Amino acid sequence: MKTVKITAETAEQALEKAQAEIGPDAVVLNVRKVPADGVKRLWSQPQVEMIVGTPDSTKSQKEALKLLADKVLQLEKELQSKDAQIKSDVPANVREMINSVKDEPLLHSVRILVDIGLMPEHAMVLSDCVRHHMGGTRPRNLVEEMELLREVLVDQWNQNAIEVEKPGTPVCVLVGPAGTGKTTVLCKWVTQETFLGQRPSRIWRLDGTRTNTAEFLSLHGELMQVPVERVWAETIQPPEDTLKFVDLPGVPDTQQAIEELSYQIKELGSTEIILVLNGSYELQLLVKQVASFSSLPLSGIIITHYDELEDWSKIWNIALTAKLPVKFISGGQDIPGGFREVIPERIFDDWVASAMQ
Ligand SMILES: Nc1nc2c(ncn2[C@@H]2O[C@H](COP(=O)(O)OP(=O)(O)O)[C@@H](O)[C@H]2O)c(=O)[nH]1
Ligand SMILES: [Mg+2]
Repeated sequence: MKTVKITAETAEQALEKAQAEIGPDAVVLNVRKVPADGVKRLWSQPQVEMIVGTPDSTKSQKEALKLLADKVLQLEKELQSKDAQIKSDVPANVREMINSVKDEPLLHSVRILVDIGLMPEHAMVLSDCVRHHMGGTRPRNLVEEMELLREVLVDQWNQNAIEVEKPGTPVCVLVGPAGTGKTTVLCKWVTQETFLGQRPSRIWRLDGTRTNTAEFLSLHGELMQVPVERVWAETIQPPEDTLKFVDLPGVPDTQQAIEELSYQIKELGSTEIILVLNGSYELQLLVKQVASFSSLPLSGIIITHYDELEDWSKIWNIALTAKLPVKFISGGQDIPGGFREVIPERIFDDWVASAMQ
């Protein structure tokens, strides 16, 4: 490096001179105060001496180019030696690539949901959905990622609901194992529709392979002035806006019992079949019941005993397992008591909030 000594009254002036002489690449190597020359020192302020270097640009450029060329040569050699191997390993390489994509770590937000109860079997798919969520901008932090995850879950929920939606007012049939609260739910639903929705209803309390002993349904119907029939008759054609409900005795979650039930439901014509589950049961048992009853063309799920539900993740786990919306949650034995439509956003927020507590 070539060096030049510059003297000026101030450091700024010295630097200006240096840049004027050497150019913008001037490198300041040293600065010090020096007294003025000869007799000038009697009236002059001390001066600034600056040692400035000029980078040997031609040499450094050459060096950089040489380094680059060496690197290119080295990479070419490596590629040539690997070329044969890559060609022979194409299927293996593709497999490895797919696996590496599959092995993408779970998103942090999804890991949090697993920590608060999401079944691990849903975690990977969910993580992928969030990553590839159409129209979503990449989340910048965990809060944004959590919001995106909520959006993805709610979208899936709504999509599942659209897929099973039936036109008009089909006959709504409540099915499920015995004692889960089907008849209680029906009483609550009809009461709400009568008082809040102001919609007329009609109920069929039918026998299955067992007698339907729910006398309280008929009594409740009388109280509500809602007709409760004991026999299905196609000749009865209520007005189009009338809600039609069928109450059946519960069946065990065995293949044979569900096939018999399916046969009976087909006789009813256009129906919307809702599975009623007791939310206070263990998740594994609920998942098993969902799997068994899914051989029916289910349109949704109702979860009862939410008064005893301690874990809101159950609702999401059931909805994700069944790929169906949970339409209502019902809590308590009293009628009308707790019975409300499920809004997925609210259930998500309740889940996260209760887990944080
Ligand atoms: N604690 C509680 N008990 C309920 C709930 N739903 C129904 N039950 C009670 O569970 C029992 C069975 O209900 P029922 O509607 O007859 O069940 P079904 O056999 O499925 O029709 C009854 O004693 C109900 O009062 C609920 O959400 N919470
Ligand atoms: Mg019943």
